[in-house]
Amino acid sequence: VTWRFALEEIEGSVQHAYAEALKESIEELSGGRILLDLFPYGSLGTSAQLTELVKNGSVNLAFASPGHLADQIPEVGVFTLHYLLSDDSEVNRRVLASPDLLALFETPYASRNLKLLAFVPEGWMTWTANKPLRTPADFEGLRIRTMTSDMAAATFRAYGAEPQQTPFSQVYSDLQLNKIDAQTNPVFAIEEMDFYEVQSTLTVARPAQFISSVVTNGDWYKGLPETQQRWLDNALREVADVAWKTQERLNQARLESMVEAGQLEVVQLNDDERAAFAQASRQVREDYVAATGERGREILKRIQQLVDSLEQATAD
Ligand code: 6CS
Repeated sequence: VTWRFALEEIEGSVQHAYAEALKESIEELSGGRILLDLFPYGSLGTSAQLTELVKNGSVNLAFASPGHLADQIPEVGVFTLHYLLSDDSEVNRRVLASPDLLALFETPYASRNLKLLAFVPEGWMTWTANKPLRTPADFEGLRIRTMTSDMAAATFRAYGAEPQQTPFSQVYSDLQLNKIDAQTNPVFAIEEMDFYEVQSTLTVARPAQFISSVVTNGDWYKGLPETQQRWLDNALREVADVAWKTQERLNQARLESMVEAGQLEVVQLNDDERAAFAQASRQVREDYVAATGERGREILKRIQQLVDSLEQATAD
């Protein structure tokens, strides 16, 4: 059989590298009985449309980034909150790979008939604009593009910006036509989508990791023969580390190439500057709890505990 896997990113991206690894793994584990057809971002539509395609069975697997999904599944909006994760990448790698974390989100996804298969971290979110963004005051009135959910926009509103929610494919032209002033994404995507052509400055504040999730249709998964479920589960386990290494490699290499080519000026915020953003973003956690109730409060608490205990463990 052939399964279709829809991506929210183009060829050469972190999602594409992950999907290629999954394809290789599942084709090998199944002895060629399952083939994976990859559909990079483009013809199948926006992220929201990909989620619909997986729900109605047109595709079998899809990437669904919380920044887009949070209007449907408010609990995943937790990944759009700023300064919740550690500043230590190794801690974050372990938090995001933790089966405990996945378990927290099983029910929220299932309630939308989606089965959550994996979280895929893609690197630090950065900010681009035509000026440095050193303080929350620099965001005053800034039309910054975010992913398409209220939670993705909320933190930037707290900074005083006027966030605009648009699909990924529209960001370049909106920047070029001055419909927006700024956008936020990991470095690899800024290079690959050519945003550096229409933005002068990259601000590195390490507010959050860009995280995506791999989803399938709950009924489709339940209906699979047990051997096929096992091949899929085992393939997902095999490739779990691929994304982490790929994002580190791509984000680093593309930052260097953009700087060397003089395509972007890079502004690194210091700890005091980051602390001012952490403070200004703090109130948005209340909005998250208001949108998600007890379950969201529990998710927030458990992520904080995971981060704290892993930070302790690495400090020991
Ligand atoms: O900003 C976005 O909409 C997109 N950014 C990345 C890095 N991946 C997919 C997502 O849709």
